[in-house]
Amino acid sequence: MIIDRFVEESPSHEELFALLRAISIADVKVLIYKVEDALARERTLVRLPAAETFVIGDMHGDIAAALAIARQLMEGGPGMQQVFLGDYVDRGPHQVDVINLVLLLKATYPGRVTMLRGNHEIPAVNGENGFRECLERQFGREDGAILWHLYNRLFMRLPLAAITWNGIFLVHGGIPEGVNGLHEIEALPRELVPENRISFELLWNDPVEAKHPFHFRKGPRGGATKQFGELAFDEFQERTNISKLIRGHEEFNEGFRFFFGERVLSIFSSRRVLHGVFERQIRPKVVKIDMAGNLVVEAFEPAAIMT
Ligand SMILES: [Mn+2]
Repeated sequence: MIIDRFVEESPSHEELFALLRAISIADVKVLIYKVEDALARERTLVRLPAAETFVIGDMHGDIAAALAIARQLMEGGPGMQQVFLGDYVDRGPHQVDVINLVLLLKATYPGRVTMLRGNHEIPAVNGENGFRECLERQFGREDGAILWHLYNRLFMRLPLAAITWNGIFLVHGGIPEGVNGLHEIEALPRELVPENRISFELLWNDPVEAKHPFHFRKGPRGGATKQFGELAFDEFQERTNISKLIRGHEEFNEGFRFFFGERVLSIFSSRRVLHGVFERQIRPKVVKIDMAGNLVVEAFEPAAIMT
């Protein structure tokens, strides 16, 4: 089993990548069941313990970046935790390896890893943007389709947001319109994305700095997606008492961007994003929240592996 070898052999980047490339259908199923078991004990809004915390943005199939991030966790002590903001799958070349690596981390260190749901952890999205196709190519059409359903069953059980000990709110997209307190997010039916409007907006909304302050407006991503302005963020902060917001969902060349006087931080942890045939290069980052509560945006060296 891949989990036993991962725990017992502390593999190098190359060895871990080889283990992931050779993963069996039986191993994938065990990983999914183990992680689902851990997720059953988590709330829709995860309340994180006080610890040095690394927040990881969109991964989108960049296995070299994901291996470097995994190494940070493996080498960090029990006082260090990681929160993944979602978008593990779609777009990149090694999306199956990336989600399996994150599942391996979650199965091995359930108390030190929090996996949030991104807008690509929705079957209507990852059925069309690469994940289903990659699974069918790797495991065959029939088994690939079965696994695709199993992964999406797990995705339905992922928490939607987290909050750190010092009040930093973590979510994939952004703040939703019409929320009066964190208890409303805590009570969301997390499996109902995109049916539930508030769950949907948590995974899809984007912050926008504008000359003329606004609350919410229709977003360019289409559908029911929205942009939130500084006025909406002021109001959300007042109603929820959060100190800051860290989110993913958007790629910026430097891998991060601050909004609204450094109260909102957007983070991206993949080196590239494919939009159809167009590939955009990013300098990926992670965010460290240290024990004093400071946010530190950190660059990291992707694993030197032959992909
Ligand atoms: Mn996204």
